[in-house]
Amino acid sequence: ELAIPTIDAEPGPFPFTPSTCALLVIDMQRDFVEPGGFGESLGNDVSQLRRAIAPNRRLLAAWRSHGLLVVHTREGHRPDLSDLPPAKRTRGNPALAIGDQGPMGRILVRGEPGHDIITELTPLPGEPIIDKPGKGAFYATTLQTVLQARGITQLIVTGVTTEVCVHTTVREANDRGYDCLVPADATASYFPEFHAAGLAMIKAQGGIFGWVSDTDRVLAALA
Ligand code: C5J
Repeated sequence: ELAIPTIDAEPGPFPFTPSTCALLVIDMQRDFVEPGGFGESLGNDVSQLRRAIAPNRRLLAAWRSHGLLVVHTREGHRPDLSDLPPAKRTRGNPALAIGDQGPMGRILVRGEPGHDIITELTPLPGEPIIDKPGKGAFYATTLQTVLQARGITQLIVTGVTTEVCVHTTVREANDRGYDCLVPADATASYFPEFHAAGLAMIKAQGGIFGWVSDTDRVLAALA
């Protein structure tokens, strides 16, 4: 009898089917993660996010070496800002708003240097990159089509930030029937208390949104 491979996780073992499980790396963009970017200009401590880089490198290497699907996302807008709700641009009355000239080009505008994925995690040719105008990776994108075309039913969701774009994406994916696992060390927040709360919420109530594990345990299941 074949044992079903599992990833050790909370609230219980994750039934892992690698060929139908994509690695979904959320918004590891220069403007969020690098010193001198938009995130730091808002007063955030980017070192909180940079801790997720090395775990994501390990996960990417493993997914690529096994020939499994990797999907990357970027949060951003068209240069004419026609996909930017005015409420998103003006809320909080920021000194630097989306579309303004920032330290790495126009803030969260597609094609600008700050919108790029950090060089440590550069997508390989052939890996889908989903450009998204919202926090969730399914809203107003082709992500579900891309996943369905590859027969994907499970997602390992990593990237930034835990309680914003990772959480919104996990909620969207869960409602669409995907099993989601979040490796805690491969996601991060500017706010450690929100990181902890976000992960606790995913695995609560028997895994109401999904599973939480860590990079070591995911890689152990793939070895
Ligand atoms: C992401 C944000 N990617 N925090 N964006 O989480 O605004």
